[in-house]
Amino acid sequence: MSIKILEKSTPASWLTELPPLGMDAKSIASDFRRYFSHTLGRDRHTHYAHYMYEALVLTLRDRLWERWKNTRYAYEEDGGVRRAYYLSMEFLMGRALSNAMLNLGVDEPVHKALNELGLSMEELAECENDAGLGNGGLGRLAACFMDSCATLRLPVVGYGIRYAYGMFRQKIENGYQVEEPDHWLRSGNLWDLERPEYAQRIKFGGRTEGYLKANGDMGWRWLDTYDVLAVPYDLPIPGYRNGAVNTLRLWGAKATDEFDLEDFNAGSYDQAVGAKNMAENITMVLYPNDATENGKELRLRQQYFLASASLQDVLRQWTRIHGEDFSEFAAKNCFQLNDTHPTIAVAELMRLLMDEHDLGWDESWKITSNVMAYTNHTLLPEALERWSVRLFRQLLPRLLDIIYEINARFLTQVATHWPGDMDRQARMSLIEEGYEQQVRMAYLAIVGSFSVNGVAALHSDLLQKGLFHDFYEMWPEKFNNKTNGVTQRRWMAGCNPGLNKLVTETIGPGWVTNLDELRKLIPYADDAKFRARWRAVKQENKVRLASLVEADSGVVFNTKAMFDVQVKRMHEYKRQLLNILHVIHLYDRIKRGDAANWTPRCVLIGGKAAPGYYMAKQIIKLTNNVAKVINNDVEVGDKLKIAFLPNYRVTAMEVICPGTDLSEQISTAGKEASGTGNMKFMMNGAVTIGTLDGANIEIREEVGDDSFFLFGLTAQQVEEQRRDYNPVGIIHGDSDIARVMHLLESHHFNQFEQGIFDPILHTLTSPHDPWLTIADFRAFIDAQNQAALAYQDQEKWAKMSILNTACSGKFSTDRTMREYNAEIWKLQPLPELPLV
Ligand code: JN2
Repeated sequence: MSIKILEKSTPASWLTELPPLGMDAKSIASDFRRYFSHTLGRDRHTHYAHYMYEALVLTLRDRLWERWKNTRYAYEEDGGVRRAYYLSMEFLMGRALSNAMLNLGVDEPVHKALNELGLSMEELAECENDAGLGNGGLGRLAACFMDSCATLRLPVVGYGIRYAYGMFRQKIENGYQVEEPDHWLRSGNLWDLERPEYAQRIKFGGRTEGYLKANGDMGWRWLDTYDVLAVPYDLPIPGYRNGAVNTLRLWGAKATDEFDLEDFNAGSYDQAVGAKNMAENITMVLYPNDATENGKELRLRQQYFLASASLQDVLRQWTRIHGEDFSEFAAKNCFQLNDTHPTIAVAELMRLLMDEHDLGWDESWKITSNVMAYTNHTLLPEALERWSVRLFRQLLPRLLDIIYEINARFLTQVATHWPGDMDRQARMSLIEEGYEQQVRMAYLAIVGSFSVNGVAALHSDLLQKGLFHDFYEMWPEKFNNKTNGVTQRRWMAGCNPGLNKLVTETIGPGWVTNLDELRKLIPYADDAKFRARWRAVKQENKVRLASLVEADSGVVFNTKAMFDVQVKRMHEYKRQLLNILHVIHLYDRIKRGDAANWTPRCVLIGGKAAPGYYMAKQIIKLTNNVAKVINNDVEVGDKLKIAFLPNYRVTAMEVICPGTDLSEQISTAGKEASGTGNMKFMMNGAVTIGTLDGANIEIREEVGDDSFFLFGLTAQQVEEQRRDYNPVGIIHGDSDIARVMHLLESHHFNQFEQGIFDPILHTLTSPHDPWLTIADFRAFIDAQNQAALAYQDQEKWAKMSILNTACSGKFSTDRTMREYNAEIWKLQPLPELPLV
């Protein structure tokens, strides 16, 4: 690296002793004006919102950075506190501006300052692109975890990848999804701090060679590699008004200098530039497949790049203080693996300890298997990562050797545990035999970790009974549950200012850092005056949501109707199709004149489909076609509207969940590991209609079954039903269902596009439909009908709505993080910090 360390000058106290910046409107306004004019060099001819936004970010950034430094210094005390590292290929952060204002506690002074300068906060906030560095649940969970850890003052560092292109932007053309690249960094990013001084070198390819070490042991060298630099970009993660600012370190790939030079000297300038491109490609784009594995080489490169850079970074900091003494390493460090994506870290830590730090196998394994912890996020078999041995050998030969050795030693343990059980050894092997040998990453994660957890009670239970049963039998003590949560700072206080104000006026502000305090709202469910205010807040939020829907889809929602919302990734197991079938059923009722005592309803569906997921894309098309027919039917009018909201993302959810009445959580039981959208809706006073799946079960337990619309088969019944499932029989036996199917079969929604929905019809009517949509259809219609009737009694509905918010305390990531910490990480929270 060409970043020079000072040699001649000695840094003085000015480096550490800076006067704190003012947090009042006056100081903020003055910094803002200086940044706008002097730093950004703009004037009255260039008063674009974007530069105003940048001036505000620079103003807030200074205030984050002084707290950031204090936090780092506190973590360094006494040779360094025990720390945890959250390794994740995805951090779905969304926007940072209003969250920083909220957590720094400068919400009011900033509004005041902007007001005096004649600026609108909303307009400036709109200038920020979402940091869409994730697909969905798993990525957003990582972001919520970061917020809660900072708020709890836990020494946790996030490690991820700084993709140049995040989650694609979704456009709808002729009803079909079209993907556009998300070049979110186009106009720069003032939130992150590049730290080239901490760049790491990552090796790929080459070969391994054994040699005899001085002490007579065998050592290994990984030679003839082509290397790539990993450059860290640090994002500040502010805790809620507590002076703490944690770090999210995202790695970007950069070509090494010498690589260019060699080729350049050899006279092939174009090859030099080509190689540079190859290297920098690694962090170019986020893979947009949610929950399906794709086996692409570039993806494995990304995974190793993240794991190796992060581990080297931790070891660099370790050796700076402890030299080559690793005796305390496991006592001071813990790595949480966000699904199997960073699991190569198990083998990489072994490599670094043995090959770079000269430790023996046993010592290295003792450390590795005591610092790694693995979280599983799905039961879907198609999401289980496997990498071909051939690819591994080619790209990461030294790591494959290590995995083979881990496996050999592990299988010896299996043989001891179950003598003579060859089946068991084959089943549990880290290497799957077959046409092509594959490395089973989940098994590597389990073998290499001291903790394995699922993300909701049912999910963790199913992991132990099914997918990981052999491992559970071998090591029951490793397995545990950590039910997911969401941060109430972003998902209630920030995105729902009306509710924030009402709740805080009623029970005080304690809920922002202790969500269980929402229970104090329970008695207010019976208070008519409070209910009226509650409904007024919901009404305002529905107006806001209706404008978003109209602006982005063109559909006009009547804000007096029930807002029935399903937003999440498009996937067959989530059963957006069941929702659409129900909409068609309502339409059929209206057309048949069966609309006495009707509850007007606006149905909103939103979500991205993986670009290669054909069925998910067809379901988007079906939604849009059904919407076109229904929304243009004068007979239907305001009784029913349906819209597909394009480009669902974090920032859209911030408007959607506050304005929702009914939250659709209707996955086939046993398939949704947890769900987290369900929690955001609940917090914002939506009532759930849902199956006994994932965290829905715990949501219903908390709120009580009177304030939850339950339907459908249980996970166990789903497995039983599969054996003799006869959807055609069900259709013939139920005239409501039969009419819906008839509308679809008669091309009512695709008159000029004959046949396009045949594949959908085919899966619905197949006895092998894995999602059992028709099996749950009748129960769904009935539950929806109950919800509609309940909505007619607005007082009763308001009560249910209040109870949902009041009972949502469990679903704060503050609780989730406390549990991870108490049972896995065992970190000491920082006592207190200056500059709260
Ligand atoms: C996930 C799980 C998830 C994945 C995503 C390839 C695969 C992947 C793999 C991502 C990629 C990118 C495995 O579906 C569950 C939700 O129920 C749960 O609430 C959240 C958070 O725990 O995790 C989701 N799983 F290229 O996103």
